[in-house]
Amino acid sequence: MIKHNVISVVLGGGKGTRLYPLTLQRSKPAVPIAGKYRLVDIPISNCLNSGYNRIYVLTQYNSASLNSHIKNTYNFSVFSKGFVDILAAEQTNEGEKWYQGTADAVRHMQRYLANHDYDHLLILSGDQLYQIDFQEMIEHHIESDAEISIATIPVNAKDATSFGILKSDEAGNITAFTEKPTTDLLAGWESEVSDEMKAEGKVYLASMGIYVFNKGVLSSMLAEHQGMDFGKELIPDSIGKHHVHSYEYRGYWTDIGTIDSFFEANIGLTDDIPKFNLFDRYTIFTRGRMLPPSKVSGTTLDKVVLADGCIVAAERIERSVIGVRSRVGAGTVIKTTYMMGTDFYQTLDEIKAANEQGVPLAGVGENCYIENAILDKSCCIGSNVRITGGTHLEDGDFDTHMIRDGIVVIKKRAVVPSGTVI
Ligand code: ADQ
Ligand code: ADP
Repeated sequence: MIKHNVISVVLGGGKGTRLYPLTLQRSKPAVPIAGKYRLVDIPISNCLNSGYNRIYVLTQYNSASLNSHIKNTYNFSVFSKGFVDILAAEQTNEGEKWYQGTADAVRHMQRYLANHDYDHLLILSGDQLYQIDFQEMIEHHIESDAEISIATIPVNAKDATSFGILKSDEAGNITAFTEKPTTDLLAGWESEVSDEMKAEGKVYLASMGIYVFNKGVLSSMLAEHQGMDFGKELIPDSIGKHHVHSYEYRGYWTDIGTIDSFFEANIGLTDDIPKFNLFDRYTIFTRGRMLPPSKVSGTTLDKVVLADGCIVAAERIERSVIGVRSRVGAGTVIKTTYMMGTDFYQTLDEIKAANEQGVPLAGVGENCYIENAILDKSCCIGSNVRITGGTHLEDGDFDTHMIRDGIVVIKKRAVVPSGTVI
């Protein structure tokens, strides 16, 4: 029996520029991950698995795919008080079109909170991969008599510059906080960590951007403070004024806000025992699609996560995630690639017509070689195409694709003609 009275708020994304071109046509929470899910499914599933089913998703702009995904996935029974509601910045009539930052986003949604009975507000990032039991965190928050709790994890010096870094006393009270310190400012911010963490050089305690606030504490902070961001303004200013506690998390957690980390997180799912384990008792919820099983002929599959409804005749696929309804032609080799899949099947008549006109079909054609790439949804790659991502490639933006950190990202619905070499 859940005894906590919690409302969760998922910070669904700023403009998502670090994930371009995946966020060119959709809002960040709607970006497809792991072959059949969307980014927003991760924080929502963490909430639902923890027994908290009242969830707001704050996003900068609404997209058709986000709406239809939420509407078709998170339907609660009429006997439940559960909901997952999207609040998009463009829908508010007040002031600027965009939320000016994470705290500003929550400031704008406060009027919705007034309609609810709750004791704690759980604020989550929308672009992280992790499995956490928030009940434990709330329990810890209550036991330590905190007004604000921040989930924390040890990181090394290289990563420390991308996070909020904090210090806490023996009881776990946070005594100091600095947002994304530069390397030269890191000295003195080391924390006492386990020998195992010390051996990995993870001596800095980072904020995971996951906060618990007591009811009333956040609203009074937002009223007193003009700050727009949690990490830059509200959290640093709360130290010393409020009882802020650290909840130390020791499981797997990773930020997936950039193309590089997004790619790594997806490819990591193909490991023998992935750090983010889809094959566990823990359910990740997503839209249930009525897709047929995948059909494979003549293909060697090695470390492949293959979603439903695929038609694969490739020669070899390795260390790759192949999304729903993907079609891969004969003779093709795919390595270390995340193929998101296709939104719809082409009928036999459509396939015949496309072949007659020499237009590539949705998916990947025959005799292609694809390595170190992300293929966004519904792209049409012809035959004899070579895409070889890697550090030899310079970043750039082209008609059909973008190159970021050596990863070739084929844009949604792009048509890549037969014989193309990237
Ligand atoms: P960042 O992730 O860099 O650091 P931020 O860019 O504010 O901080 O994003 C936090 C979350 O809010 C992300 O999911 C982002 O997409 C979303 N977001 C950003 N702007 C938004 C807006 N205007 N409206 C809605 N959502 C928005 C934060 C903390 C650090 C901490 C890291 C951990 O500031 O202290 O270490 O998270 O990842
Ligand atoms: P994404 O998954 O890339 O975030 P959407 O969920 O909006 O974006 O993708 C679904 C898209 O696929 C929609 O634009 C929809 O119109 C299109 N689509 C779905 N079924 C068909 C179909 N049978 N023929 C053509 N387009 C289709």
